[in-house]
Order: sequence, then C-alpha cells, then structure tokens
Amino acid sequence: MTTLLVTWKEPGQVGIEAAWNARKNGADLVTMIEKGLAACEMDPSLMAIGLGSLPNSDGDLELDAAIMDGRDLNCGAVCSVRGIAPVISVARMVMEKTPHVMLAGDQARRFAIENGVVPINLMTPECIAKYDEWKRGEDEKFFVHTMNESHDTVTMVGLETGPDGKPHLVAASATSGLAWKMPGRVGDSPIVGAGIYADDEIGAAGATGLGEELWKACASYRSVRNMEAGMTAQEACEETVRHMMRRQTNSTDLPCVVMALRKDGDIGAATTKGEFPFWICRDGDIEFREHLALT
Ligand code: SD4
Repeated sequence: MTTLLVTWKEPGQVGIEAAWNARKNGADLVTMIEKGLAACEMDPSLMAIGLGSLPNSDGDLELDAAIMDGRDLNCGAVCSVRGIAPVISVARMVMEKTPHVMLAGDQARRFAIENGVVPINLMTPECIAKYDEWKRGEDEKFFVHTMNESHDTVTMVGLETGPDGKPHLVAASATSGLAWKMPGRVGDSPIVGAGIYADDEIGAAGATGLGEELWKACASYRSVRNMEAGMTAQEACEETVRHMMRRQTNSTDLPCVVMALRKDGDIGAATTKGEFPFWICRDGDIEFREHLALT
C-alpha cells in the first residue's frame, strides 16, 4: 500500500498525478515524490513553484527544496538557488551524492550543473508581468502576497508498506518561497525539521505557509514527535498548530499549515488560519480534502 499527501489544490493535483504516474512506471517512493515535485516545478502555468513562479523583491527567483528518507534519516537540501530547476532533484543529489545536508546559493547551482542539470531562465513573461504589477503598487512590503491566491510551496509526504508490513516514509518540499521576499531570505521548506521530517519508526510530516513561524516551531519535527508520544496524526498536527498560536504572535498573519502521515497510514492536517486544501492518494485512488483553521 502506498499513501501520499500533497499540499494545495492546483499544484497539488499536478504533483500527485505525476507522482502516481511515476509509480506506474516502476518508481520507488523517493523517485515518485521527486517526480511529483519536479512536475510542479517545471510547469510554467503553475505560479506556485519553480519555473514561472513569483520572485523576490529584486525580481529574481530563488528556489529552495529538501527531501528526507525515513529509512536512515538521510536528507538533502538546497536553498537560494537561481536559474536551476527542478531543485528537488538537486536536493536529492545532495542527499545521495554528498556527505552533506544542504548546499546554498551559487555553490548549489554549481553542484547542479556539475551533475548534469542544465541552467534555465526561470522568469516567464507572466511572472515578469506579475512582478511589474507588484512593483507599481509597492505599498504592502514583503508578505503582501496572500497565500489564498497562489501558493508558493508544494510539500509531499509518502508512506509505503511492503509485503513484510514494514513502513517506509519520505517527506519533501520545493518552493520559490514567499513572493516578493527579501533577497537571500530562506523559509522553512528546505529546513529539515521545519518544512519536512520523516522517520520510518514513527511517521512523516510536512509544512507550508509562513516559513518564519513554521521554522521557529520546528513544525514538522514537532508533529512527528507528537505521533511518537502516542497522538494520532490529526492530534499531532493540532498540537503543533495550537502551540504556535499560543506562543507565536505572528503565526496567524498568514496560514501556517502542517500535515502528517503516521506509519500505520493515519493522516492529519491543521492550519493556523483559513482553509488548507490537500490531496491524498492511496494506491492510485486520489481524493481532495479541505481543512479549516482551528478555532
Ligand atoms: C516559505 N513556507 O518560504 C514557504 C512558503 C509557502 O505556500 O509555503 N507558501 O516560507
């Protein structure tokens, strides 16, 4: 049995379908998730992540990604990478080909090129037009972009249970970060423990939303630890979100979302604000769900 959870409506649909197609072609869990996120990054019609997404305040796209394999807690990440996509594949290469966890900026780009990724111009006419529009009405500072309009991150968690009944979990995320962010700013998505976490002995979790707050909360790790302490996946996510709402004054400025998948297939999701639409795929049966904020 294979279960996948993917964030947000439009990009999530592209991601989940691509991941399941990869499975039909024989992909393992890490590859399914990589292919799912890569499809979102490379689709210029999605303003969510990767090619043609919303840039920083200089009009430059800086991409982040991370992947974690719950089998041995191995992980790889890249941040602030320009002119390269899909960065989820570069994060996977960091995990599999280096002894490190994260490469940043120009050196991550150099590593990608050395490993065969062809540089591309990530800015499309559509995202340049959006940037110009934002520049013209530049009165709302950095976090103006409401995440209800278009989401900047796709996060995916997956569980595979083999014939021996042993669970295997993977979590991954790819993002262009918050639109109009300060150049060089990195959010939660490429940070293991904040944006993603996976441990075959417990479960996996992933976050999306206001990265500064999710990072302060170590939201994904906290949710996995909550499941380790005996909570259901839903209780685990709700505890994380309630804790954020109680301790972090900015955690309801924009949605802060966490979703979790326990090693027995139990799932949960919670958000500090608004609705959180996400997709579930169970052995190819794809279902769409909408979660409301905690009140
Ligand atoms: C970030 N968490 O860079 C990301 C943004 C995001 O939907 O998830 N947007 O802070």
